Amino acid sequence: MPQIISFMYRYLIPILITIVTVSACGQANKPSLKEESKVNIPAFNPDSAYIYTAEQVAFGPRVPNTQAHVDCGNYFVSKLKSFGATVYEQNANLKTYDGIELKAKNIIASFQPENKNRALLFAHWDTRPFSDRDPNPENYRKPIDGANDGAGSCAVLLELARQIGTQQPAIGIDLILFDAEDWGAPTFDEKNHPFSGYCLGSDFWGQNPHIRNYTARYGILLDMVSAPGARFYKEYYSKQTAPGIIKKVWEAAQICGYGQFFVDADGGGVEDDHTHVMKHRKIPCIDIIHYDPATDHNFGAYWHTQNDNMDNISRETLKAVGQTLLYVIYHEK
Ligand code: AHN
Ligand code: ZN
Repeated sequence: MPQIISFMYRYLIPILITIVTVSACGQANKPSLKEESKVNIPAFNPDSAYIYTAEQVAFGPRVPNTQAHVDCGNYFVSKLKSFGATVYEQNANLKTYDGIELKAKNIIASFQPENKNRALLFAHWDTRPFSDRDPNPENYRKPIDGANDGAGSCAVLLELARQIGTQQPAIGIDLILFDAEDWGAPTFDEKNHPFSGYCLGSDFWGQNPHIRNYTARYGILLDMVSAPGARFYKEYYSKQTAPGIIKKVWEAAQICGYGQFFVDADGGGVEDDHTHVMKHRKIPCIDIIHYDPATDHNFGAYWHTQNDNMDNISRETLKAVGQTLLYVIYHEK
């Protein structure tokens, strides 16, 4: 008898737990044992997300007022339409901290637009015109590839759109690709500026949503979610305004086997697209953002450098984030 019990503990229980968690996360089609895992969750394809990242980077830096930016905007619109979304293009002329007028475009993709019960997922699609954190000062005025800071997050959203297009969850989903997030005043520009310069597109949309009085149950921002070994800590404003969403997402990651990416610890507070959406629309929002206590800015070693390129994009990280979000979305009622 003791041998049977020890056999159960050593082999049977771990095997059963693996079957339950794997099938609950859309990675196998085996019938599940748990009641909640009756929900059929699609499997996030990290190869698709990787390709969507590479396709954006291939346009060149997506700096507003350049041809690469226009071309990449059109790429998003046609991709999202091909996945069956209702797509809105919101064009706006937005002033930077240094007085340049940007021809910006926020891109909104809606699934089940008539459904009142909605969740919002968002990221920024523009790339920074500066490399002001590069170790070499000669690079300060060069734009970045923005493989991680921009493209990877949008790629996760594109792959989610592809999955949602083939199998609808119970709630309506809005995906927003915000423009003009990353024209914040660079460190080499030492003048005093009236505002940080970041998040111009989301700040505009917050005051002028594509649908009058737009709201959603909650919002989730993805920012720098594709570097190898990325770690996501609980961002301060997210925890303040949307503790329940933080809990839900971190628990989902744990269940799906991605607990090492979603660290159970607090990060700092970040001004990002989610703070602007919260400010204007009062939607509780979280920011899933790479946090690295080892760097002085806390954003990871490649942040705002020439090294934010395709050499530093990880399918594993893309999968961890994308699968966790599918788990969350498909469990909503
Ligand atoms: C600030 O540096 C104030 N916020 C970070 C927003 C950001 C820039 N995310 C990516 N690039
Ligand atoms: Zn940036």
